[in-house]
Formats: sequence, C-alpha cells, structure tokens
Amino acid sequence: MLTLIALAAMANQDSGPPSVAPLPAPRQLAWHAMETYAFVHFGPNTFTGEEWGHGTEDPKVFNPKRLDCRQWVRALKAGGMKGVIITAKHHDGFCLWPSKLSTHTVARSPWRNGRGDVLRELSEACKAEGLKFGVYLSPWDRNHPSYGTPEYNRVFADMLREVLTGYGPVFEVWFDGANGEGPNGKRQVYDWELFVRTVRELQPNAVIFSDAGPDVRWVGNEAGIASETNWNALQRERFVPGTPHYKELGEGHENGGHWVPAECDVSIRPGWFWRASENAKVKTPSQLLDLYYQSVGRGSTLLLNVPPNSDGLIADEDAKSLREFHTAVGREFARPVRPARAEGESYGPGYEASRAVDGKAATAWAAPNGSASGRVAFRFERASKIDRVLLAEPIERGQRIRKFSVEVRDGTDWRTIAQGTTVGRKRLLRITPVVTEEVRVSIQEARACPMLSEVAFFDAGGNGK
Ligand code: FUL
Repeated sequence: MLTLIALAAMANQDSGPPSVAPLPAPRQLAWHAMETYAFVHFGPNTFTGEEWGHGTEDPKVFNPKRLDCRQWVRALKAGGMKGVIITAKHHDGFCLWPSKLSTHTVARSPWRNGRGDVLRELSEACKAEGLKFGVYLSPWDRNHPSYGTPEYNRVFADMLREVLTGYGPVFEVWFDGANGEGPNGKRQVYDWELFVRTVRELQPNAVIFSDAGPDVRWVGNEAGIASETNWNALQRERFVPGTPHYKELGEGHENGGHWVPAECDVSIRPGWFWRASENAKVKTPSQLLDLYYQSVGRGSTLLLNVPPNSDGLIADEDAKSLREFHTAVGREFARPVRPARAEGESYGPGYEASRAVDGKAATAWAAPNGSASGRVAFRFERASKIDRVLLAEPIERGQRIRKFSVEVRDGTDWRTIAQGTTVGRKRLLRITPVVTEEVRVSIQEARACPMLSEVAFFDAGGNGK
C-alpha cells in the first residue's frame, strides 16, 4: 500500500524540463556565484620592476616593510570582490610562504626577520573579513634546481601539499600554463595528472583553473573580456595547458562534453605587478564597469588583479578606483522597473512566465517541452523608461539558449532593442533608453526547451552606452 502511495506521489511530481548535459559541479556553481574576485600579484617583481623575474634575484629584495593583508582585504571587499587569489609562487620560483622544498622563499628575506608568511597573513585576513582564499602557483620555475627533471613534478606536488593543507579552505587553484626553460636550460614535462589529483585530494571543493580546465578555463585574452557567444561547455579532451586555442577558449563549444566555464583575468594596472611608474595608469571606475559588463555580463567571472605596492599595501589610487567601481555597479541596478504582468506559453504549472520575474533564482520560466524556441512578454503598470536588461538561465540544468532578442511594443508592431546569442548564468544588456509599457524576450533558438530563471529591467539613468 505504502509503495502504491509513493508511486502515485512520484507520478504527480513533475521535476520539470530535463537537464541538458554537461552540467556544472557544485564547486563550479559556487564559483559562478562569486562573480567578481581579486588577483594579487606580489613578490620580488614588486621590488625590481620586472614582470617575469629571472629566479636569480636575491631574496633580500623582498621587504614589504608595512605589509598589512587586512588593509588589502578591506580594500578589495570595498570593491565588491568576493575572494582573492595570490601568486604564492610566480615564474621566478620565489615562495611567499616558508616552503621546506625551496631555498628561494620569504624565510631568506629580511621581511619579519625571515619569520613571515604572506599566505598565513592573507588567509587569516580573508577569514576575518569573510572573503574566500585562493592560490596561484606557476609550475614554470626559473629558480628550482630540479626544474627540467622528473623530480621537479614531485617537488611541485609537495609544494601544492604545503599550500593546500596549511591555510584553510581554498576556493580556486590557478595553474599558469607558461612553460619556459629553468636554470638548467631545460623545459619541464609537467605531470598535470599528479597536480590535479593532489588538489582533488586536499581541497575537493576548490575549482582548478588552467588554459585547459579541468574546472575553469582561460578566456583567451588578458584584457578581461569574455566572448559575446560564451558556452560554458568545452571539448576539454582537445586541450592541454599551455597550448591555448584563443578563439575556442573564448567561445567554448556548444557541444562540448564538459562544463569548463571561462574566467576573465585582467589587471587594474598595465602590468600584473605593481610599479611606481604606473600609478597614474590605474583603470578608472568607468573602465572597470565596462569590464564588468564584458565579463560577468556575458556569463563569465571577473578576476581583477590589484597588486600591492612595495610597502606591502594596496595603493590609494587602486583602492579608490575599486571603491567607486563597486558603487557604480550598485547604481546600475538600484532602480528596477518591475513588470505587473507576465505571460507566455510555458512548460506547465510551476514554470509560468511569472516565475522569471518573481525575484527567486530557484524558480524559472520554461517553454513547452520539446520546443527549441519560446517567448515571454511583460507589461509594466505604466509606460516606463528602461535602459538595462538582465537575463539569466538556470545553469544547474545546463545551458540552452543559442539566440535571443528583446523587443518593445511600438504601436501594433514589436521593435527589437537588443539581440544576442548565448545567455548562460547572466547576460547584461545596456540599451538605448526606451519608454515602453510592454517588452518581450524571444528565444529564437535553443538546445532544448528554453528556460529563464530571471528577467529584469532597470532604469540606470543611462545614455545608451
Ligand atoms: C601569465 C603570466 O605569465 C603572467 O605573468 C601573469 O601571471 C598572468 C596572470 O599569467 O601566464
């Protein structure tokens, strides 16, 4: 009897449109939700002005006398950053923690009399301020004597072990794909399988970034700009770190077998490392806002590098620009224009058009099952000005939309005000301001019945930029 009731209950329960593979892992969903987080390039280069240190620098050059990670984290948080990824080891091989596997570390520097540990101070500051902590490690090492021999892969895995066990939860491990010669003139054949296995064992919730994933891919440029067409899927088996196919990395593959979303990395300054000569070249809040639209607004994330100076502080110029950027983002979406009515053919109860505008990310509109297109229309209480549109797909069920447009009612006709290809986790559109009572979103092509978890309109007082 119980079984019968259970079966009947199951038959009534519709879990909605089927998912479309590939799907993101929980660690990737948590990462997507961060949207903006910081990169911190810091090390001997901060003192020498180099971008790629040679590995022969005297560790004594590293002496950030006023280093204060709490100051960094507060400045980053005021800029809306949800986490920070630090260059634990850049190409010069210098370790910002007192690694037992190298002599080229903070332990040989005068900073804190050789007893300092930047990873300790930063991870503690992150915990105190509620930011997530991540690490960049360059496999390319221009200092380590074993680089260029099989032994080095073991050394690198053991370094990873130190970094991934000593400092609490890590949200992302960033592997630089660069592979140059080491001190003995040889290149390393990297044991990626060992490196990935080590991360999975020690920090299973961390996403692993490289040119080739496995969890997060490079966007193919260092300008912080995602492709207009941005599939989260990738034919990952065709990629190895260090051999970037730029265009493919940007766009991903509609039919890729793995969920490997793109991350947009860019520096707030021309270089990755701080140098006094670039103090007047810090990106402005409006440049950063453009980058936000071109990364987060295209379904990607923004990894913004904010390099501390040689005092060991984030410079005032950078902190100010970050702060104002964050205020500007808030201003963009401060005045939502909420529809009073929503309609469109739907999959059925629980997936009506109204679900796209109920303010809940967990609910969604879905077009009828089996369709590859669909349309939802919205009516405002009165004619209203809009200049920003937000669309979002429930990516936990896969990415579907291939082509869309946004149209406003113009007498008896509909006029297109924006169009695009993919939507993904978030698609932000800056449009020429328009006053309208009715607006609709048309999905012309999708891989399965289209779904939208969020549709929102705003009046940002914009000029159509
Ligand atoms: C590149 C490196 O060569 C740069 O120095 C920087 O760290 C950038 C984020 O990645 O591959």
